[in-house]
Amino acid sequence: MPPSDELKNSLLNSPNKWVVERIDCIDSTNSELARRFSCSDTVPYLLLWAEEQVSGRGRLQRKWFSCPGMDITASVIFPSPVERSCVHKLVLPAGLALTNILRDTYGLNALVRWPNDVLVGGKKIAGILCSYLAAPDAVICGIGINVNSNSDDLAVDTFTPGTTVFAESGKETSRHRLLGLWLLEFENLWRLAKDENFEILSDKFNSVNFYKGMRVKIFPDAASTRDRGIVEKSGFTGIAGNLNSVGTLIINLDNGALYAVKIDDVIIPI
Ligand code: BT5
Repeated sequence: MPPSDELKNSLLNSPNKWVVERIDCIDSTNSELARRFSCSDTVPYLLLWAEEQVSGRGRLQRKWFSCPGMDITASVIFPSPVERSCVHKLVLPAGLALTNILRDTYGLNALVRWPNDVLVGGKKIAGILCSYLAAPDAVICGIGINVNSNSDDLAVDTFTPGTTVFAESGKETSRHRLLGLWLLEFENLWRLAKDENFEILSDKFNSVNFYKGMRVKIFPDAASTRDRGIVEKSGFTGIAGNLNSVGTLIINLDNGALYAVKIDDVIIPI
């Protein structure tokens, strides 16, 4: 299945030479790129887009669902622009990039829910999954965007309800255009993921930070047990603030202390 000219042409505006590959069906685009490149000497700038993904993955063994031919399930691999220890920070520019595009080009009131979800009207419209290949030194960043499906068609195991660009705008959207716009914006922003620039990225994130000002309950390290239910007593409460200069979400706890959220904590608005 050839990639469209619309997508290829938009990527001509990139400083990097992207190869675009579109396939009918795969288990997971992230898994496929890891299989292909784990033992290579070098990696290209490659965008792999699957029309159907049958074992889409989220974080921590969670699943990603999508409607074949309607949504976007794609992953990019590229030489890592940051140290291995900073790779988790690439999730932030990836989500921020989509949020910017949905707001500026599609007129949707999108926000980023730290660290890796994009929401519209409190419903999840996209998720990001990043991983790092040690040799070669490369990043894989997968994105699932609900585009032209109906939100009712998403078989989401609802922790947060899902929505789609179609449901929010009432219009069918070119997935080729949206994917190209996201990737160009992501490239612009990942340059800020380096330590010396991270504060600029945190500031940009803070302007579209879903949690900011929200009263929340935090369950430390509960993410891996989320599906089995959360022990209510173990949480503590506070008001979510900004990201700090290294990209961590800060909560102003009721006892006056500041708490830096960890990646495996669960945050529930209350
Ligand atoms: C994510 O994980 O949100 C990352 C999703 C990344 C998907 C892309 S698709 C291309 C590439 N290849 C892959 O295999 N993955 C990447 P997490 O924050 O753990 O959220 C997962 C949770 O989101 C699930 O447990 C569901 O509750 C929910 N979910 C699943 N599919 C959804 C959808 N289409 N829309 C909204 N929510 C969904």
